[in-house]
Formats: sequence, C-alpha cells, structure tokens
Amino acid sequence: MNTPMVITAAMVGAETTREQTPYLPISAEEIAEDAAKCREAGAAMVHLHVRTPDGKPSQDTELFRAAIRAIRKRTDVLIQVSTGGAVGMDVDERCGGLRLTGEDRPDMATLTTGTVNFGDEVFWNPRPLVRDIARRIKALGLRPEFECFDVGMVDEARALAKEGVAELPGHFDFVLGVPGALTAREDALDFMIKSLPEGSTWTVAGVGRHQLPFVELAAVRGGNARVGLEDNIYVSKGVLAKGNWELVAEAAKRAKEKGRTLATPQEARKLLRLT
Ligand code: KMH
Ligand code: ZN
Repeated sequence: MNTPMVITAAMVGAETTREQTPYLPISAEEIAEDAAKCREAGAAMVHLHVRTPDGKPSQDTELFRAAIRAIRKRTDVLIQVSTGGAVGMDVDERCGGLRLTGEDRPDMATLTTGTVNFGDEVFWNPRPLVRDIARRIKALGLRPEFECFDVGMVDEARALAKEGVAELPGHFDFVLGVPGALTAREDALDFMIKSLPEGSTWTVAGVGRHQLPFVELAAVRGGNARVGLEDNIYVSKGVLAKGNWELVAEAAKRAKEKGRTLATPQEARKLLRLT
C-alpha cells in the first residue's frame, strides 16, 4: 500500500448552514484560511462550492474567482470546482466555475453522471445535461471527477468515454450515505470499486457519521478519501469540527494509522492524471 492517499476537503458545499455549525467558511478569506490549514493537516485538494455573503449557495463565477485567488495566495492545494451546485440550479448557473481561464482556472471539476434522490429533493442530472457539462469541462482542458451517488453512475462514465466527451481511465468519487441514494456500507463500497473501469482511481466520501470510518476503509483498500463540512460537521459524536482542517487532521491520523502516507498536491496531480 505504497501509493500516497489523496485527501480532499469538501469545505463548503451547498447544504450545510451556519445555523448547523458556526465553523462553516463562507467568504473567500475564510475559505482560504481554512484551505491553508487543510493543506497543512494533509489535504492535497479542496472541493469547492461558494456562497453569497449571506450564506446562500451560489455558483457565481466572480465568487469562485475570489475564492480561488484567495486560496492560491496562501497555499498550493489543488482546487476542484463543483458543477453540481445546489439542487434546482440550471446548467449555466452550475457551470459558473468553468468560466475561469488563465491563472484563475481550477485544477479539476466535478461531473455527476446521473439523477438521484437527494434527501427529499432530486439532484437532477439527465443524460443531455451530463454531456453538456462534460463538454464544458473538456473544453477548459480539465479532467472531471465523476461523482457517483449510485453504481449506475460509474457505468455512465463508460458511455461518456465511448462518445468522446470524457476520458478513461478516470477519477471517481463514491458519495455514500445520501438519503435516497446508495447506502454507506462496506459491501457497497466494494461493489463500486469492482465496477470501476480498468486503471481508474477512486475517492470515497462517506456522508454524516460515515465520513471518518470510510477514510479507514479507503486507506486499507489503497483508495482516497474526502472529508469536510459539506458532508459532515462532527469530528466525533456530538462534537462539532472547528473547521474543515480538523476533519482533515483526523482523516490524516486514521490514514497514517493504517499505514498510508499522504499525497502532496504535486503527487495528487500525477496520481489523478490532471493537466
Ligand atoms: N450539492 C449537491 C446537490 C458536486 O459538488 O458536484 C451536489 C454536489 C455535487 O455537491
Ligand atoms: Zn459538492
């Protein structure tokens, strides 16, 4: 198990609120400060959503630009922008982070490959919309992280590759434990891994109380892990994490205990075949 583990910090998300945790970063400065601490704690990448100053989920290009610039001023952590945004956003709004070029261009972007129940709502990803976003990611010269909330979404990446709108092997994120989607169970993770296209890499993001235990499952399987306030606000039962950095620090500790080293951003770039 000598491959370094890539820890991604999903720092902001679209659903977590300040009412749930006062430690959620919202402004560019808050995000950048926490991102730098995440990097110090062992994260190689951040998964980024942005918010308006009053905390509402947004995919505004200028808010992304400000956050990316603030992060890059402080740290070399890789930046993956969300194209999922919040439930109910249309495709142009969701792709706000893909309008950033030149030195503001992100390092990676997410691509959810199918529609899924998301709690009591629906995260709407019909096939033409998925292809639209895939083409925009490709046009920017980026590689997607395939966000898979269920196993059929792994197969859909094969269809995208056949059509020439994405490349395989690729990098996949298994999001396990969203109510209405695939459960956070060890055998579900193993089935996802078995379903991967040859040579692909993977990350697992356990939702809620599954987040940190799934870091350990990923560690012993040679995979990668995502933690952060987007998916979970507690560092232990009933104890709020005092920032994303605290969840990264706990993930790093658990990964090391399982014998893994942690990838630097440079190593992560190579492992995930980023441009
Ligand atoms: N907020 C979720 C509805 C992504 O970032 O690409 C979708 C999401 C996925 O968070
Ligand atoms: Zn997200």
